[in-house]
Amino acid sequence: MPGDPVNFTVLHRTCKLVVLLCLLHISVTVVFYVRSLDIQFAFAQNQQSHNVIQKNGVRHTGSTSGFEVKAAEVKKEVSAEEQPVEPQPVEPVKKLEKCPETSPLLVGPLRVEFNTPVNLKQVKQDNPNVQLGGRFKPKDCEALQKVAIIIPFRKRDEHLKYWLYYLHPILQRQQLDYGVYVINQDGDEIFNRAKLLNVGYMEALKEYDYGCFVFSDVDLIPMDDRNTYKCFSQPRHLSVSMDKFGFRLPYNQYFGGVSSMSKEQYLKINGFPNNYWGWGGEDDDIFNRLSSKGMSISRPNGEVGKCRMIRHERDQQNEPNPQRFDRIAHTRETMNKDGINSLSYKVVKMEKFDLFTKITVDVGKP
Ligand code: UDH
Ligand code: NGS
Repeated sequence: MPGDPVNFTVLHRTCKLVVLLCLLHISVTVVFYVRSLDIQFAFAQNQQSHNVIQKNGVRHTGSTSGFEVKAAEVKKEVSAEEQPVEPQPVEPVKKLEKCPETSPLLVGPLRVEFNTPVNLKQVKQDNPNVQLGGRFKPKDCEALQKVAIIIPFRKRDEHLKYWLYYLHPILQRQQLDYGVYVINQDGDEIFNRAKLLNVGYMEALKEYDYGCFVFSDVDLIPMDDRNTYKCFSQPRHLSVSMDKFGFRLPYNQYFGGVSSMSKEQYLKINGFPNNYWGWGGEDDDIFNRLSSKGMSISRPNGEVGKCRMIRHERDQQNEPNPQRFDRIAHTRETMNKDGINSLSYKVVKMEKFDLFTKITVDVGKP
C-alpha cells in the first residue's frame, strides 16, 4: 500500500546497499588500474635497457658461440644536459676455425707450360685476395702455418712472372698464410744463392711471425698442387721429380731447387753457408748440415713432386764454383761459424709490389 512505512524502510536500505556495492566496485577497479600502470612502466624500462645492451654488442645469451665480440661499456651515467648518444653497432670479430690438414680446394695435377707470355696486371686481377707485397691468408679458416717463400733472384724477370702466375693460385688453394719475398742481389758481382736465402729468412722475420720458410728457385713450377709449400716434422725437399732430370731425383742427397724448413730446423743448422760464390755445392752443404744434426729429408712421392723448370742458359756471373767440392767436404767443421750467425749484408732497396716483396741487397763479394 502506498505510504506504508515498512515498505519505505526496506526500499531505503536496499538503495544504500546498492550504492555501497557500487563504491566498493569502483575502488577495487581503481586499485587494479593503478597497479597495472606500474607493471607496464616497469616492463617498458626493462625493454629499453635490454635494447641498449644488444646495440652495444655485449653478449647477453650463450648463443653467439664461434664469435668473439668486443665488450662495450653498458653502464653510463647520463647527465640531464647530455644529448642521448645513439650507441654504435660493433662489428663482431669472427673467430676462425683452424683450416683442415688437407685443403679441400686442391685439384691435383696441373698443366704447366711456358709458351704464353704472362701479363702481371692480369695476374693481379685474377688473384684479388693477394695483398700488397704478395701476402695472403685464407678468409674462412685459420691457416695451419705462416710461410715465407724466399726466392733468390737477379735479372730473371720473365721467370718471376711465370712463377707468380702459377704459384699464387696454388698457394691460395693450399690455404696457407704466406708472403712472397724476392731477394734480389744488387750489382754485378758473382752470384751467391745461399747467402740470398739467409737474407730472405732474416728480412721476412722482421715483417711477420713466420714459422716456416720455403726456399724456391725462380724457375721451378710444381705440377701438382698437392705438393704443399709448407713445413713438416723433418726438412722437406719439394722439387723431387723435375722434367730436366726425366722426372727423377738426380741423386739421393739432392736438396736443390725447392725446399722447406721450419724456423727450428733452420736454426738448428745455423742457416745456410754464406761463402759459396757462383754455381753449385751450396745445396749439398745444406744437406750435410741437416744430416750432421741427425735430421732426415722428407719428400712427396714422385707423382705429387713433379715440377717443370723454365729452360735457360747459364747466367753471367754464376759460373761453376771451383771451390765447391772442397767446401762440401768440410761442412761439419765450418757450419758452426758460417751461417745465420755470421751473416752480414746491406739492404739497398725494399719494394712492395702487388704480388711480391722485392728486397734488393748488397751481399758483398768473395
Ligand atoms: N738466379 C738468378 N739469377 C742469376 C743466377 C741465379 O735469379 O743470375 C737464381 C734463380 O732463382 C735460379 C737460382 O738462382 O733459379 C739457381 O740458379 P741457376 O738457375 O743458375 O741454377 P740451375 O742449377 O742452372 O737451375 C744452372 C745453369 C744451367 C745451364 C744450362 C745450359 N743449358
Ligand atoms: C750437383 C751440384 C748441385 C746441383 C746439382 C744439380 O752436382 O749443387 O748438381 O744441378 N753439386 C755440386 O756441384 C757439388 S743442376 O743439374 O740442377 O744444374 O744442385
